[in-house]
Amino acid sequence: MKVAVLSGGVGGARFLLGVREHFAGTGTEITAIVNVGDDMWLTGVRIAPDLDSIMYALAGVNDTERGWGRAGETERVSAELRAHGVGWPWFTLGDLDLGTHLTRTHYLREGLGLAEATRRITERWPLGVTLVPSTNDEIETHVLTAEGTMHFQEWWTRHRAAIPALGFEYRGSEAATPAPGVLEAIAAADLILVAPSNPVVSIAPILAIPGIRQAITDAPAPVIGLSPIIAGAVVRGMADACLTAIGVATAADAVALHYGARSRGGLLDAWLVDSADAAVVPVIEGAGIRAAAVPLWMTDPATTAEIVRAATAV
Ligand code: FO1
Repeated sequence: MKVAVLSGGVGGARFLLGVREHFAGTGTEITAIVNVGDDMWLTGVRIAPDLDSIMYALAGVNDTERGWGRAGETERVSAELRAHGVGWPWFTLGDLDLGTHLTRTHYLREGLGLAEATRRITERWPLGVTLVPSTNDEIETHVLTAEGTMHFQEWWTRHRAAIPALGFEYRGSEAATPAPGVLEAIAAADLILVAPSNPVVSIAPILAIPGIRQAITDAPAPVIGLSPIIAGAVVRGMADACLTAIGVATAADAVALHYGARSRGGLLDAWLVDSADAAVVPVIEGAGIRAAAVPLWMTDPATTAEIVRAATAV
C-alpha cells in the first residue's frame, strides 16, 4: 500500500508520527509532500522549516516543547550573528539546526535540487516516511498587511500574526514545477491524506504549484482531510489569523467547504472533524464530502494512529 500526505511543519510532523505508527509493520510506503513556502535564505544558508520540523520529529531528535528545532539545542552561532548584526535578530538558528542548513546549502551549491538534498539529509535517520518537498523551485509565502508586505516568517515569528493579514502571496509558485517524486507519489497512492495543517500557509502553497491540484483531482486514491480546527479554535499555531484573512470562518465545516468536494471541482472525498464538531457533519455531507466525527487531538503517536485509522475508515 502507498500513502501520500500533504503536510505543513509542526502539525504535519505530529500527524506523520501517527501515520507511521498506524501503518507500522504493514510494508506501507508513506510519502510526505511538504510545504516549502516558509523557506528562505538567511545568513547565507537555505532554511526549510517544515521539512526540518518533520525530519527532526520522525527522527526523534526534535524539541517537543517548541515544536520546531532540535532537542538539547544551543545558540552560540546565533549569538555571534546577532553581535555582527547579521540575519533576523528575532529568528534563532540553533547550532545543531545550522548543521542541517549548512548541509542543505552545500548540496544546493553543488547543483542538486532540494528533493535530492532532502533525500540525502534524511538518509541519516530511519524516518519510515519519505520526505519530498512540494517543489525544487524557491517559492515564498508573503503576507499582505496594512504595514506592508512581509515574508511569512516575519509575520509569524516576529509579529506572532498580530498584524491583521489582508492576504497571502505564494511568490514564485506560478512558475514552479512539482519536485521529482511529487506527481508520482500522488498518482501511485492508494490513499491521499491532507494533514490537519494550516490550510492557508501550509496546504495552499503546495496546491498553488501548477500540476499538483490537478494530479490530486485525477488520482485514483480517495482524498481524505482532517480538520485543523476543533470547536471553533485552532489545534495549534495561528491558523485563525490566516483563515480570517481569506474570509473563511475558523470552523471545521468552513475549512472543509473551503477545500471543496472533489466531485464538485474541489479537493476532498472525505473530511474528519472532532467529536466536538459532530453537529456540522450533515453540513459537510450536504456539500458532497463524506464526513465523520472522532476525537482529533493528536496527544501522542498512539492516539494519532487511532485518528489515522478513523481516516482510513471514513
Ligand atoms: N519559530 C519561532 O517562533 N522563533 C524562531 O526563532 C524560529 C526559528 C526557526 C529556525 C529554524 C526552523 O526550521 C524553524 C524556526 N522556527 C522559529 C519555527 C518556524 O518559524 C515556524 O513555526 C514555521 O515556519 C511554521 O510552520
